[in-house]
Amino acid sequence: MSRLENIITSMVELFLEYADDEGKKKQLNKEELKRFLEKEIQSEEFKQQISAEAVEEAMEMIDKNHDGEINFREFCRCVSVLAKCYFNQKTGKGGRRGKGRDEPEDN
Ligand SMILES: [Ca+2]
Ligand SMILES: [Ca+2]
Repeated sequence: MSRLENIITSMVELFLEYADDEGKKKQLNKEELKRFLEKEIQSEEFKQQISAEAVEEAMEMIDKNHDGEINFREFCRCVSVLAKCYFNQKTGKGGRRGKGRDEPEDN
């Protein structure tokens, strides 16, 4: 499989693995989101963006249609936020050294 295909299938499988755990299928509730963040977000850089300790905040940020669950579309958005954050770090935009919270990028 190509790298891109790997990413795509991983995202789908990752989402389904956590989303089908309890409650509604194909939707992440708060508990599932917490588990997902705890297990799958480990580096400090990413935790600064979305951390399991701040699951309420994360839920609010990711749950765009405010139905209390994260659907796949919202999940993709969350991953893209993290990817953008990593991209900015890697390309020096927003700066690694600056730490603290940078101005949020407009989407
Ligand atoms: Ca669920
Ligand atoms: Ca939602």
